[in-house]
Amino acid sequence: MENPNDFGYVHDKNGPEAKAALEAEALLPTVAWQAEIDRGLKLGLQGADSIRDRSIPTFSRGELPHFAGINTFLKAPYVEDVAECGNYDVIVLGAPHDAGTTYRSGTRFGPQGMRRMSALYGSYSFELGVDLRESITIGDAGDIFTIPGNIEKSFDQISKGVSHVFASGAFPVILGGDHSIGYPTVRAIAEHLSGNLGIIHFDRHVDTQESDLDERMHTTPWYHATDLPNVPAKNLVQLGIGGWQAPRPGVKVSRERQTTILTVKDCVDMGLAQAVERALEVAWEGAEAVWLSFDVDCVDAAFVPGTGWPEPGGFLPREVLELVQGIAKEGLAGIEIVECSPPYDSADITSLLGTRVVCDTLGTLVKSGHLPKKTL
Ligand SMILES: [Mn+2]
Repeated sequence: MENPNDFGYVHDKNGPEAKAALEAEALLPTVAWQAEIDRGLKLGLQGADSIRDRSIPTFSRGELPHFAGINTFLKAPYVEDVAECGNYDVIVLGAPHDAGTTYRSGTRFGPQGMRRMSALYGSYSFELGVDLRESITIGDAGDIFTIPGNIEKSFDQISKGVSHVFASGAFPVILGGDHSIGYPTVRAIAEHLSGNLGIIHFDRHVDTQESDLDERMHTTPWYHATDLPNVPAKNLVQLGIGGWQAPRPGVKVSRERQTTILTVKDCVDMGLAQAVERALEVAWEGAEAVWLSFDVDCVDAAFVPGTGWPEPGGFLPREVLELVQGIAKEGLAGIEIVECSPPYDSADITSLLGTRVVCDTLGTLVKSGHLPKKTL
């Protein structure tokens, strides 16, 4: 085995990024990977005699093969007993609620869609130089029991579930669901903080009006979230807003409450690094923690057909991934991916993007030292 501290075998024909990635990989352990193989052989029987690779079991247990198995998020253990959430660094939780949708529905299948596509991913990112399996423990707690005909009861269920996960000490990853869940998720986090919670919100739509169609629909979460005593509107920064779907009642509220809006053109013109700086500055000013709310429709409609209100002219995937990585470097209280609607999707590409944003967020949190969670 090569000495991991000897990078002599990395030739100089690689670009600096690839060279850094190759060197980072050499330092990553394979301890958890070996443990997964051992577990698979113990639980799934040694493979048939004709199988030359003796690490392969008869029954698929763990990551491989990617097309087999039960699709929790990244094939993480299913945490059926929610009293055990605190045993994990990260808990993935579905909020299959789409009663707040005002046009195309179907985000109740968002958690299933993202879990299914997450099966394509291993735990390792070449560019980040991170192997999630070797650094953190992830559990999938399944879904909140939402009430399809009742938005407010679903909000209460979502808040109670997210509050439970956050209080356990695990980092919450919420798979939506339409964007109305932004209010109950933020409500759940804010109640555990003594200080303020900032919000970084990716979207083509402002989602700041008080009501829509006479209810608290997916166009309204930030009006109600910023009514909470420790979630000031001045700490709400919205990236990607634009097009023909940002309703005037919401824009009026954004003006009155002094939220910060960066359009796609704003971010591109100032440069992505500068946009990250600006977002962090606004969200973190006097705040104890920051919540990341990612609406997949902030990306150009070409890349996210599976969403309720697709709008051309959004971010490119590579732009938004760079923005998310820049933001996650400073640490987060949790993340939600919303408005992924598999019934309208094409070749699952919207679910794939949602999955990618979660993985890039977790990888960045590991790389920047915010995960694994600190033991007290
Ligand atoms: Mn939206």
